[in-house]
Amino acid sequence: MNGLVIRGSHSVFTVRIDGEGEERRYLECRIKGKILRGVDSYYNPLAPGDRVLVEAAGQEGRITALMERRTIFARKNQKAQGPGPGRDAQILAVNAGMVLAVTTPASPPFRPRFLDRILIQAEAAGIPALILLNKQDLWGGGEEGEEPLRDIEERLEDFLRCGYPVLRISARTGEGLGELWEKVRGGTAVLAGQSGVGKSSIINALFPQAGARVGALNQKYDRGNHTTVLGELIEIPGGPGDTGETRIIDTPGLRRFVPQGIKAEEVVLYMREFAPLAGSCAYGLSCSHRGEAGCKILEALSSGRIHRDRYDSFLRLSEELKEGWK
Ligand SMILES: Nc1nc2c(ncn2[C@@H]2O[C@H](COP(=O)(O)OP(=O)(O)O)[C@@H](O)[C@H]2O)c(=O)[nH]1
Ligand SMILES: [Mg+2]
Ligand SMILES: [Zn+2]
Repeated sequence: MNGLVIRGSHSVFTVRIDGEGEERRYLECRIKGKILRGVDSYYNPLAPGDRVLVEAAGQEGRITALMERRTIFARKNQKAQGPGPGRDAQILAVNAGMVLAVTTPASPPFRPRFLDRILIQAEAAGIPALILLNKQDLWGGGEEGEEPLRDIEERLEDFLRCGYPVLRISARTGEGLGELWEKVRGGTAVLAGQSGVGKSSIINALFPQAGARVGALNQKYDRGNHTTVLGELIEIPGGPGDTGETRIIDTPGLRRFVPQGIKAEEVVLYMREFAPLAGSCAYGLSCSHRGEAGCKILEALSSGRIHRDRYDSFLRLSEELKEGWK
């Protein structure tokens, strides 16, 4: 049987079996032996969005093969300690065709550096990203000490200028959801963003039945443990005129985001406005972009073509990747 991984931990996965009617069902599955090649290089062998082959084993299923992955959206997870060389690499979503980088004007406060990291990971994974500013209904109603709105506005304009589309929505009022639906329908999108920005609420707002279905799956699954380690894939049936199912992958409580599979000196290649300049520095690709004469990135910074906050993001992330975990 063919199936789609919906959610899972290290060892037990919920797989939705392909088929019509009765055939199309959810099975709790374990991986059979060590036959899944390539998964050793990650902390979690399978993630939501993976296509697998499954054989029935009583009430459960056994995963016997993993299909080729089109895209992998991962992060470094300090706590993850898998068996292979990439044991701190946690896959969040497989086969996503779009990354929805979710942020908010308030509650929690706007965190552009978190956004930068998600965008960098998306770029490295070759997945187009869209910035979703959720809780648009809170615009201007944030708590004291939160980012002044004109700063947020200015940063959003800069993201747009760099080539990242920005969509303002509210899962609460429904604002912008029609437009969001047009972007995601028929494809697979992964929602990424810090905890509390409203990822799960966005899914429920797009597909009210998702809550019930997610709840039912959760209940069943909660008998096991590790429920918060991975996210979950939600399938939204195609409506009239729709080409097919829409898939959205929800990611669990991310407090920190460190891109995976990127070397410190490669960060510039995955920042849209940096990348075209990186090779033209006087010292070429060996330029650290931190003070060398003839550095095109520093020139762009002083002329305002590169935003100071983005440069700051570049500095912090490349330092962090160089030093490794502390
Ligand atoms: N005001 C407002 N609150 C929202 C909106 N979307 C979500 N929330 C609230 O934000 C909190 C976190 O939402 P949740 O979906 O669990 O966030 P997640 O951690 O990203 O999945 C909940 O209390 C939601 O009711 C929104 O558009 N406007
Ligand atoms: Mg959530
Ligand atoms: Zn340089």
